[in-house]
Amino acid sequence: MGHTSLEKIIALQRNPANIRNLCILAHVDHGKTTLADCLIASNGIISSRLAGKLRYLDSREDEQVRGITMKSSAISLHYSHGDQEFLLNLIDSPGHVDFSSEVSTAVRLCDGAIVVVDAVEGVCPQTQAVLRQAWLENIRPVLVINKIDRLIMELKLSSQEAYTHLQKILEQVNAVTGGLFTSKVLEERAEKEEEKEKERNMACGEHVHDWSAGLEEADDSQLYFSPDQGNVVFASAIDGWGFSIQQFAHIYSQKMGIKAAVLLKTLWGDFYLNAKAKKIMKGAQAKGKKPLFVQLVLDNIWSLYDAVVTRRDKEKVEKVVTSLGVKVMARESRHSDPKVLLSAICSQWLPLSQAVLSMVCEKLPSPLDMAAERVEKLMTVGARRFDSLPKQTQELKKAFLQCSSGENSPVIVFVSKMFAVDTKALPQNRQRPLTQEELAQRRELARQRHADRMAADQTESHKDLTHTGTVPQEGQPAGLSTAKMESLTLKDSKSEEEEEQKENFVAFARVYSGVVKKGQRVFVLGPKYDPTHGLRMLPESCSASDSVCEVPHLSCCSMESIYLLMGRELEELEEVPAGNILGVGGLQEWVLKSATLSTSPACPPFTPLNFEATPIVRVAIEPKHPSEMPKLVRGMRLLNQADPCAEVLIQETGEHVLVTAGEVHLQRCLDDLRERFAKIEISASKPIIPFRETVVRPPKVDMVNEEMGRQQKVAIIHQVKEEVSQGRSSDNLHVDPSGLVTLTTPNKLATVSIRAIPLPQEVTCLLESNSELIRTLEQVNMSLREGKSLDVSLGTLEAIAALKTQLESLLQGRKWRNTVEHIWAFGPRRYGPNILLNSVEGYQRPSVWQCLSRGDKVSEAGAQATVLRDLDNSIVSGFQLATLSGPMCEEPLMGVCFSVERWDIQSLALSQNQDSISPEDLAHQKVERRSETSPQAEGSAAGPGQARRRPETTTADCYGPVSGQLIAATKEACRHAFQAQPQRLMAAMYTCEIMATAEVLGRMYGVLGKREGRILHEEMKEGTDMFIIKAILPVAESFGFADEIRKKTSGLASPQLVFSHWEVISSDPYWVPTTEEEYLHFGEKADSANQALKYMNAVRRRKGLYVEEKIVEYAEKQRTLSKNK
Ligand SMILES: Nc1nc2c(ncn2[C@@H]2O[C@H](COP(=O)(O)OP(=O)(O)OP(=O)(O)O)[C@@H](O)[C@H]2O)c(=O)[nH]1
Ligand SMILES: [Mg+2]
Repeated sequence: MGHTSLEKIIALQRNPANIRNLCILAHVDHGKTTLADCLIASNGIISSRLAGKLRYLDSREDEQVRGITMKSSAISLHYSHGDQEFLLNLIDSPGHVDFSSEVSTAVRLCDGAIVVVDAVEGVCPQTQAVLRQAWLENIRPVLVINKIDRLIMELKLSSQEAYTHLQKILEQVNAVTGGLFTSKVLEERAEKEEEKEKERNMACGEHVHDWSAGLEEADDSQLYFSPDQGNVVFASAIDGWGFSIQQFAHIYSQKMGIKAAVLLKTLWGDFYLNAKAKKIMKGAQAKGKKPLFVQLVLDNIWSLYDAVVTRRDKEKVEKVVTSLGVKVMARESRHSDPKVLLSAICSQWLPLSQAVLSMVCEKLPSPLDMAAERVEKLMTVGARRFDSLPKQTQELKKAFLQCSSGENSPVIVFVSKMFAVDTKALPQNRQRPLTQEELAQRRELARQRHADRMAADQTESHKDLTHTGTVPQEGQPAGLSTAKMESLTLKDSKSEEEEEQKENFVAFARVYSGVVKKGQRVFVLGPKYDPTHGLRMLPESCSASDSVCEVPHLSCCSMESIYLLMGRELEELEEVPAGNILGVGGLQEWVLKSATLSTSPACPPFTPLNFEATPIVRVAIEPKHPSEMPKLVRGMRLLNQADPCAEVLIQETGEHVLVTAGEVHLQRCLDDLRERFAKIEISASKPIIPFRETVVRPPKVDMVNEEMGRQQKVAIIHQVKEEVSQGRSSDNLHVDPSGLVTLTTPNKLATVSIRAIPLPQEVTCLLESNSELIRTLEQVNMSLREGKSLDVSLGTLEAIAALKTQLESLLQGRKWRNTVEHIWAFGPRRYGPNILLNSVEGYQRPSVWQCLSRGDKVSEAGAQATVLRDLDNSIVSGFQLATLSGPMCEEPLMGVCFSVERWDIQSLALSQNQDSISPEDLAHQKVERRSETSPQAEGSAAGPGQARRRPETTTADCYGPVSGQLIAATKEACRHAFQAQPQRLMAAMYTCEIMATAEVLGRMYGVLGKREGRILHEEMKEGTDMFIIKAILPVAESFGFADEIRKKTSGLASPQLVFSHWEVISSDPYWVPTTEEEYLHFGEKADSANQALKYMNAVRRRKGLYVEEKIVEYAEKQRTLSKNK
């Protein structure tokens, strides 16, 4: 097929029913880009001989060198299927876990996905991750089982064994999708039940619970992959072949005279051909017969490989070639590599592109089929309910569903990422052949310039001759023109330089409704934009081209150019109708990473993208030459915009920090900075490893595994320890032996007593995994306190209630009685995995769960809210600060519960007598003064009152507002309370799944052991000689791990590290030997074995904190060289 013209694609863009927006998803190296090559070759964009070798969509140099995809890129293809013509907007995505954010950006713009699975490796961690991502975005997947040739050539399986193997792979994939589907159906069922229950409650009916109801009713036939459903293709992308059952059913129905429909049902499954009866029978396995799939499909392929590659049997090949009716060129049959001949035959017999593209056209939905549910999900951010959106906004749902390109349809575009394009690569700057007229024009220009220059030379010489200061009259025009020309050329070169300086960003986007026109003005809706707000503030029927008044999170911009994305190239377009993927230029000032664009201010911003990987690897970056700092800053800003998940921060210390998802991602970011965005030499620090600080229960055994409390203490060291703990108590601070810390503010007006308690590990995990939910909870509480109504969706409320019950079930026993009800706040940042607990006797404050008591209880909650004590917020702020950076090395805390056991505020009038009053009295006194206001505001409110009532306390005023002091006091009290418990560091852990052969297993264990990794489990992959090892490894020890493993195993095993959890490092960084045994075992200093201390000191040193360490020990005067002489 020839190259599809641009006009053709433009024409196809207008028919959304025949558009398919799809992406290719898989684990790393399963062959996505190779498959994409085959599809691209079918459009004549690359030669079919190069398909699979070129990896056309890996356009970056490092992608080609490393052989992995790093950025997702799109290409539009044309395909004729039956009598219809289709436009396929195809996005190739990376499979490496470090780039999973690129997958998120791709999936958002698509309606369907091709999931590729390697026939040897089967379902891998990223396969599961991408299937989940497809689910989260409600897009439909089809399956390609790739690299079947490896089963023949590498594993040397027989066709029968291969069939069983393929069955297993299908089962694995279906198990993953099945899991996702079931949880969703159950969820939906629960929602429906709830609604029904409400109705029933009204009707007071009886109600029988039926668990299986939802699952049985739901239609899941489209969900599972099965060859007879037509959503599975078996392929070898590298050899260019692939087939679905349909193709073979078609071939054999003609050959054998069996109906295609029958074959379709029986080609995959436990059926066999009874040659005598000429019938297809069931029960191949039981009767020991060859299944139909093996006999009619696999055997043919196996014998072809055998003839062409293994035995190189020329005669047989010729026979096959004639029987298949394919044409083989002499060059191909004579080639020394038999694979060339093989792919020449196979790609004609079973062309991969045809099998995949017809499956895509038949099985994947068009933009017109977008489900209403998906639209609602896209349009509602966070906990909001769709029906709580303004009416005009809800009406936009229709526009989505219709996907209409009518003149009146509102334009809705979503930008999922920004990517940088070389200025030269933009179509408007691309070199194109000149027309005759232009050539003539240029010639004329050059001639004129030449004449001008001649004239200028003449005047110059004239000037030299006369030596006069003034320009002679007759030379003036010529002189002027030279000046003009020079200024022109100067300007030209300058603008060229500027052009080069300017990075061009193109937005990777999709039109959901309306027609995008070049130069059109649209609203840019920030993620926090609220259409209710916008509609109220903006005049009716106002458009983006009007001058718009200030609305928060809303701005206007024009789409300066729009492009068709064609892999490495862009084609400029005038307009793009709804349902297509496109590139938009000229948005870099307005859009940072992603955005929603619309002509209607009623449009809500789309829900944020679901990112799977958390960026965790941070490095500090410096320019080699300090003077180039501005370039670095600019470069980092551009990098931040061009990468969906990299983060760029400037820390208080002035360091420029880059946060990336992993080592490979980091490398790519640094390369980008060096070569593209900053174009300077930079140096990056060693990765900064994050830690968490926590407290634990007192350990029962000591460092030499002896039970505590039995041994004789080593007197001296013990004494030192005691002194330290006593030294903590001062005037304002009292630490009691049980760990309760009491601290008074400097002005002696307030006292808090706080105790730190370790949270059970399960609770910490629960809080950590629900941080988003807790954040939502906090937002809901905030709006409740402000007296706003709550538009929380039912699902969110349910999730909150579930979290509460889970917490209750985990926090049981005497110590934790009623804890959950009394949670005051979470922290740091109000959603972290630490708890502030209200154990103040008699202090009733509204619970964090107040949003759960809706309806009839709202009034009660409202009444409670008034009891919120003044300065309540200061305690919370102090807690937030304390949890944000702990005393060990200023890293955030995790898994600590701070229980506030006493909190007295001296009533200002009574403070002279230093009497305290009960909290209730105080609360009643200050009922009218609520404390949601900011601490500063409260402080100023408290300040004057104090001064008025008690003039002699002016001395106390020198400490500043009470609220501020209370924040500081709470923070300090928390820190001391933390230090009163056994402190521990927590290290971030990666999990990795490594596939390796038995020979390299030993070496791999060596590497893991050296890096303090732990093997979780190890199993043999069925049907192969591969082992799958799952291990965990501290992030701190992980740098260079993947490379080392690759080297040690000669490239056979390559692990992917995924952040998994935080783990307490068991050794105590402050440990000193206290018993005789320990003293004997570790010596006085005992710093050799203490890994936690090493980590802690490294962090402290990096942060410029005091490190208690002797640098020179047992120093001896060095002998000078002269002495040896
Ligand atoms: N034997 C065999 N090798 C294949 C096949 N398809 C792809 N490969 C090889 O597998 C390797 C990875 O292929 P890619 O297409 O780059 O894989 P990918 O899924 O795009 O990888 P990432 O983009 O990095 O996730 C390459 O060396 C290909 O040559 C196949 O059908 N059979
Ligand atoms: Mg790839």
